[in-house]
Amino acid sequence: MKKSGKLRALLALALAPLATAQDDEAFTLSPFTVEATQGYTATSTISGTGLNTPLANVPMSINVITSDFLDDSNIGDFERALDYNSSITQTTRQGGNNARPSTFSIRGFRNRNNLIDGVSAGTFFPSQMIDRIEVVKGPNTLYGQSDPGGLINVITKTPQAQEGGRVTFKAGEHGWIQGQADVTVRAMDDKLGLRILTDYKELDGWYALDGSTSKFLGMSGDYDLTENSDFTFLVSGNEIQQIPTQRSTFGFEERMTDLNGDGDFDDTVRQIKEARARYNNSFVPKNFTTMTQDNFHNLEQDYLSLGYRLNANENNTLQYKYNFYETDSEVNFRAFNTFRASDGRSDANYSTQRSRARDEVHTLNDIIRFNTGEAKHQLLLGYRKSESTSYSGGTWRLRATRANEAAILDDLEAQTGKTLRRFLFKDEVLAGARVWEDRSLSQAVLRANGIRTNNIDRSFQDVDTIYATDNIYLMEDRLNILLGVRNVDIQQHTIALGGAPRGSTVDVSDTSFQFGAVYRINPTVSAFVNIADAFEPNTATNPDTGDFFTPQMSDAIEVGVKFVDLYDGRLSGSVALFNIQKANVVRNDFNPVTFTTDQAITSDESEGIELELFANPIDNWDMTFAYSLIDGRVVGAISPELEGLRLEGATPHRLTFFNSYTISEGSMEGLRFGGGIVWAKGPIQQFGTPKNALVAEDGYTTVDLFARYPTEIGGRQVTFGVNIDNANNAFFARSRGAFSSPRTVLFSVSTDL
Ligand SMILES: [Ca+2]
Repeated sequence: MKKSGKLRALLALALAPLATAQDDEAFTLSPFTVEATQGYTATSTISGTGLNTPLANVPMSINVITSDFLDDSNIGDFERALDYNSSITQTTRQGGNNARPSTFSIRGFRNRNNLIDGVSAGTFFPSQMIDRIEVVKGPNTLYGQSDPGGLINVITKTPQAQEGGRVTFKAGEHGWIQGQADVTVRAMDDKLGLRILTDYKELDGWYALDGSTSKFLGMSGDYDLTENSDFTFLVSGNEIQQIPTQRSTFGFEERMTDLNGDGDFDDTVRQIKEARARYNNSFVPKNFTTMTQDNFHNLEQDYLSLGYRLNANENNTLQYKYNFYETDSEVNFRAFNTFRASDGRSDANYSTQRSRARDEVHTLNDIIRFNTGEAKHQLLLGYRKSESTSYSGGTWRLRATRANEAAILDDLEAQTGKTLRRFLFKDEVLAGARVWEDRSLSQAVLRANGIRTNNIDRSFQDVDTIYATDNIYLMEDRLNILLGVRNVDIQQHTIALGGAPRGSTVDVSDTSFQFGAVYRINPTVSAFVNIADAFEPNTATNPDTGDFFTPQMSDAIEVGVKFVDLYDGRLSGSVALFNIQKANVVRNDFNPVTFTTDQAITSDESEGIELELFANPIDNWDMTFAYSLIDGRVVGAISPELEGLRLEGATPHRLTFFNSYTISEGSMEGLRFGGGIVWAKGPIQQFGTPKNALVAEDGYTTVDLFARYPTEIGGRQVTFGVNIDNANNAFFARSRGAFSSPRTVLFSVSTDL
C-alpha cells in the first residue's frame, strides 16, 4: 500500500478495522484518492464507481493518463494531453469565443461532460493543476446526465506528503518562454497541507500575426479537522491574452465537384451543391492569418472547490463538495471564412463578442459498506444540484456583403481613417497579400456601430440528479456486479434582451439504468460487460420558435477483457467491443456563408473495438499502445439522404504508441528518453451536418520526442529536458477550423527546492 499523504494515511487508519475485518483487497486501497503511479501504467481508478477501485474491478473501459506520462510528453494544454488515448478526437477549436472547454468525440459521440475530481459541469479546467486524467469509456449512471461515448475526469494535484517543491523554466521555438513553480507547505502539526502552483507563459506563435500570454495561480489544500473528518479546497485563476488565430485563420474553400459523376456541376447531391462543394482550405500558406493588430481574445477563468468529508463510522462516509466556475471571454476578430468557387472571393466579417458563463454545483455523497449474506456491498448514494448560467454579452458584426453593413463600413473608414478590407480573393492570397498588416475595427467602434446578431440576454440550466450505485462483490470477490440508477431533472430557460422570456421553459426528467459485471477468470484476467441507457437534454433551440428540441436518448453496450500484470507484471491492458445507439440527435452547425444554422435531426449508431496496452518489456522500458476502430454513422433521419453520414470526430482508425527508456547505470545514469507516434486514418468529419460533409481530415501521422537528464549541481537536484513536438512537422486539421501546431523544440530545466 503506497500512501503519499497524511490524509491518505489517516483515512487508511480510519478504515483499517474494516479492511482487517473483511480481509478484502478491494477495501484496503485508500478509498477517496487514487494511488500515486510510477510510469505510464495505472492500476486503480476513482472514476466509474466514485471510489478508488482496482481497474480490473470496474466493469467498464477506463484509460488513465498518468502524471509521469504528462510530464514526459510535456504537453502543456488539455487538448493535446488526450492525443495518445484511443477513440477520442478533439471537435472544437480553442482561441475562439468558447467559454467552455473543448469538446471531444469519444467513441463517435460528442462529449459534453468534462469533470474535475468527479464533478461535472464547469466552464474551465485549471490545466496547470492536472495530476492525471481518467477517460471513462462508455456510459455510466454516476456522473449527471451522461454522454454515451464516455467522459473525461481530471484529477487535480493535492498537497504532497513532504514540504518542498520545484521550479521549472522552459524556452523554445516560436518565442516560447515559461516559468512554473510548484510548492507544498505543511503546517499545524502536519494537519494543514497547501500546494501552490504558478505558471507564466509567453508564446509568439507561428502565424504571421500571433501570440499569447497566460498567467495562472492556483492553490489546493487539505486540513484535518478531526480524526475522522477533513476539509479540502482548490482555488485557481487564469488569465489569457492572445491573438484569436484559430478563429477563421485557415478557413474553408468551395471547389466545383461533380459529385454524381454526370459530367456537370449543376446537381445537389446529399444536400451539397456541386458548384459550391465546401472543403478544408488547401491553398493558403500555413502561417496565413486574417487577424490584425486590432484583434484580440481575452479570457479570465476562475475555479473554486470546497470539500468536506466525514467518516461517520467505519462503514459510512459522507462527502460534500461545492464547485464554482466562471469564465469571462471577449473576442474581437476579422474573418474571411470561405472562398467561393465561382470567383475565388471571400467576404470580410468584422465581429466582436463577449460572453460569460458561470456554474455552481453542490454534491452530497454517502458511501455505505455492508454485507448481505456472502455479498459485500459498496453503496454510493448521491445528490447533485448544478446551476449554470450563460450570459451573452452580445455579438456585433459588420459584413461587406450586406449593403446596409457595407454602408456603415464606409462611414467608419471615414471616421477612423482606417482602410477596411471588404473582400479577399484567392489570387491575392496566392500572390502573397499580407492581410495581417491591415487594420480592423476596435471593440468599442464595433459595439457602437455594428449589427447585434443575437438577442439573448442569458440562459439558465438547472440540473438535479439523484443517483445510486451499488458495487457488489460475490463469489469470494471473483465476481462483482455494478447496479446503477440515476434520475435527472433538467430545467432550462432563456431570457431575451429586455428581460422577456425567449422560447419555452424546458422541464424534463428521466431515469437511466446501468448494469455492469466483472468476472475475474484468474488473478490476471477478467471479463466484463457494461449496459446503460442515458438521457440528455438538447441545448439547441429551434431557430423558428426558440423552443428547445426534445431530449436525446441513448443505449450502449460494451463487452471486454482486462488483464493486469501478465508475464510477471510486464503487460496490462484491456480490449473492448462497443455499440452505442442514440436517437433524436440535433446536428447544429453554424454556416458562416449564409450566416444561418444548418440543422438536421438524426438517429446515430457507433460501434467499434478499442485496445489499450501498457507494457514494461524489460526493466526501465515503459510503453503504452492504443488502437481504436470506430464505425460511426447516421442510421436514421427524416431525410433519407442523411443516412450513412459519418459522425463528427469519429476517427475510423487511430493507433498510438509512446515509450520511454531510462539508463540505470554508468555515466549517463538517470537519462530518460523516448517519444511517441500518433497515426490517425480518416476520413474524420469536422462537422455534423450533411452540407459540410466534405470538410474532413483524411488522416495524419505525428511523431513526438523527449529526453530528461537529472543531475546534481551544487548539491541541488537539477533536471534538464528537451521535447520535440510534431518532429515530422505534420499539418492537419485537429478539429473543426483548427489546425496542428508545427514542429516545436522546447528546452526545460527544473530544480527541486
Ligand atoms: Ca454533377
